Amino acid sequence: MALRSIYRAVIMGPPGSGKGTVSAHITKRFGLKQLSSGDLLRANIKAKTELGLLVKYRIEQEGQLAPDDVISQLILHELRSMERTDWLLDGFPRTVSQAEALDNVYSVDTVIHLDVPLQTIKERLTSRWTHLPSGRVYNVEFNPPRVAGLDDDTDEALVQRADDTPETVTQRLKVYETQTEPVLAYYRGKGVLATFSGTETNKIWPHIQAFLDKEIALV
Ligand code: G5P
Ligand code: MG
Repeated sequence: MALRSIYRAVIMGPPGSGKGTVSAHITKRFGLKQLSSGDLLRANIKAKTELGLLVKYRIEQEGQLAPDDVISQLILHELRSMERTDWLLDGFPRTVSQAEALDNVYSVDTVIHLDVPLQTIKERLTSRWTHLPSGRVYNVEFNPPRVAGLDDDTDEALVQRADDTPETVTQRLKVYETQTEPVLAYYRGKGVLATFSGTETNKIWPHIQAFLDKEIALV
């Protein structure tokens, strides 16, 4: 009997478009393992590793990207221990150079693109609460935690991300337009881009679910 191949997916979209929220749904329904570049970088910042100290100001204050070589090495290193695992990359690649670095090692089956208008996004980020160790996200109105200020699974404290200030969010959105949108064209050219447009995650998710039901059945 032939072994089923490994399914490799990427989720892309502007800051606050719902990548983390949709990734949690995908993980739950399809069992893909999520790897979030932002969560990894924040863990390094919190642990004050050399890498964390290098990128802290750039990420938290300037809303700029970590250097391509640094983040590509970090993610490719993590992926090495996930060789036999179906995975979903959240937040990587974010530049064409990163996409090429990934392509040199793994071919991506699908890129899910969350196409959410920028004006919808800003308010979401300034009212987001995050459980830093797991990356679980909440929103005061959209999906509040059961107990205000505490993570549902661990009861640990939720925090607001240092880069969720209005100034840094504005900068992150600009960086997305200039440096990350070209990655969409890159994957479109490879025929793997699937775009889902809308303003509400709960309306977008059933379409993504139906799409993945078909896609994953084919692997
Ligand atoms: P991250 O961590 O990748 P971003 O900026 O790409 O950060 P972010 O902010 O994590 O993306 P998201 O995951 O797309 O957003 O969105 P989310 O957290 O699921 O949802 C946002 C909020 O909206 C939540 O509160 C959620 O509950 C709520 N929400 C969801 N859906 C709805 C809805 O329908 N309605 C409402 N009302 N609310 C909703 O990267 C951070 C930084 O790390 C560096 C960069 O500096 C980056 O800025 N970095 C990299 N640098 C270089 N290369 C890379 N590959 C890098 N990756 C990260
Ligand atoms: Mg996220």
